[in-house]
Amino acid sequence: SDIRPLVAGNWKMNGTRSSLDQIRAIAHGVSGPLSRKLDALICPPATLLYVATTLTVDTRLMIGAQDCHQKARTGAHTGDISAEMIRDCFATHVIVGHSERRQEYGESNHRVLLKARAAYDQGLTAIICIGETREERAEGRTMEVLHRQLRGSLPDDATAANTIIAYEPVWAIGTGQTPRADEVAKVHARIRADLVARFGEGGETIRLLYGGSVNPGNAKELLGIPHVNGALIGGASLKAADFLSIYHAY
Ligand code: G2H
Repeated sequence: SDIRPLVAGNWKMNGTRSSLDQIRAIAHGVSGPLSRKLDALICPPATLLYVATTLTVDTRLMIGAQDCHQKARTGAHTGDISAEMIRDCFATHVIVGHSERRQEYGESNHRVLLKARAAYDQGLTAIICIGETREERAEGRTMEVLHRQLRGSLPDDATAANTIIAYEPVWAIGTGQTPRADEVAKVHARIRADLVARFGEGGETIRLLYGGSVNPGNAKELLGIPHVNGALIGGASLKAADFLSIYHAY
């Protein structure tokens, strides 16, 4: 397809000042010839956001946040950060609705939709995560669950410019287990069809990432699957060498 792929790292609650060396190394590694056809993004914890964008000015590495509050600007919400604050740090993306937030904080599809809207309001690209649990999969409800998450978490004005979808089967996250290539192909094709049914032509170009235990060993196979327009990488994005090895699998 002619969708420009994206290799994205989600550092989760990892990363201290000493990790800035990894950010530097990743920025350096993604600034070669491949950058003409491939995008790279790292989402460090909020504590490193501003320094990370400062370090990567004039490189091809983009920086994003891992979550935002559903209110776009300011307010009495202890512990939260707003999309406006993320933009103020010069970050360009924000992950919303990661399964860890859905599970640990009970974030509903509707809340995720509101967060995506807050991101749009500030000109950020929302990376909206969806994915079935092991139980839902065992019950054969994967497509039904994904359809409901897409319907409930995506604002009506989602476009390829403001939205990226990450399909992350919950049972594949941090477990080293991944679906078979034909299973990923099938799910991604169905998600694509779902997006086209709702958004028409616009749905054809929204990037669709795979996430869940992507590593240097399986990257080439996973990234080569039709309708997989890149990866969202957790554990293997923490070390520059691993992240770059996945990036260079393209
Ligand atoms: C899925 C993924 C990144 P990991 O959550 O979002 O994490 O690659 O560690 O499974």
